[in-house]
Amino acid sequence: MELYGFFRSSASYRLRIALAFKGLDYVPHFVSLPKMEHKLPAYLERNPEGLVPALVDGDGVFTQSMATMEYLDEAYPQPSLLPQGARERAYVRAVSQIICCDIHPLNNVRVLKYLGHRWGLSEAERNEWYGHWIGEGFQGLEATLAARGMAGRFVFGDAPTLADVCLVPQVFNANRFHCDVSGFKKIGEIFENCMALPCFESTQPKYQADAF
Ligand SMILES: N[C@@H](CCC(=O)N[C@@H](CS)C(=O)NCC(=O)O)C(=O)O
Repeated sequence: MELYGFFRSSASYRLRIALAFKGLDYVPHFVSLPKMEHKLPAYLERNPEGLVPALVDGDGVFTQSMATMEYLDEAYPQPSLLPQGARERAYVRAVSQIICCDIHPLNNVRVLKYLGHRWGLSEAERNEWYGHWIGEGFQGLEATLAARGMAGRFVFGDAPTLADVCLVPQVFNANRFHCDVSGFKKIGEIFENCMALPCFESTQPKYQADAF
């Protein structure tokens, strides 16, 4: 397998965790977002959307990290990223989508850049935007974890799932932008439990060969 990604990209980190969780080896390819390499023709052949990550498995190319992780779970079922039971799976997917659909896209690089060059927001104002959506998103996430009553040491019970794979990189993003997330106790506890596992710890941004 080959993984095209960027060390600081949280969607790329999701795939690194999922691949490590399943014990799948891959060759990493580094696509620099600051250098705009995600918009070069060579990369657009892999992901015409011009976003990282992209995964190549044999003659298949996979984009959108959530869809790619679901592909990995179907093609390489053990260990599974999803629990047994339709309701339990729906809960894990819902928590994953709070992060991947409701939080992450609002704070993507291209959104922050647009707020600056089109609407003239300063760096401080863009950071306020960032922190606002982290705060509101994490509040909804923390409340969902409490309301559903299915969380244990991880988002679902006592073993990691797709939802934990999405949660950890989002906490990294929040920390990088100095958002105060200390009030979100359950999220913090799950984050710590995940980081004690090699598939989360060893794949974090600072260990990537393209990290700076
Ligand atoms: N929904 C996509 C999101 C991909 C995405 O937004 N990737 C970011 C990095 S985390 C990116 O490539 N950003 C480049 C940009 O905004 O210009 C997925 O999950 O794969």
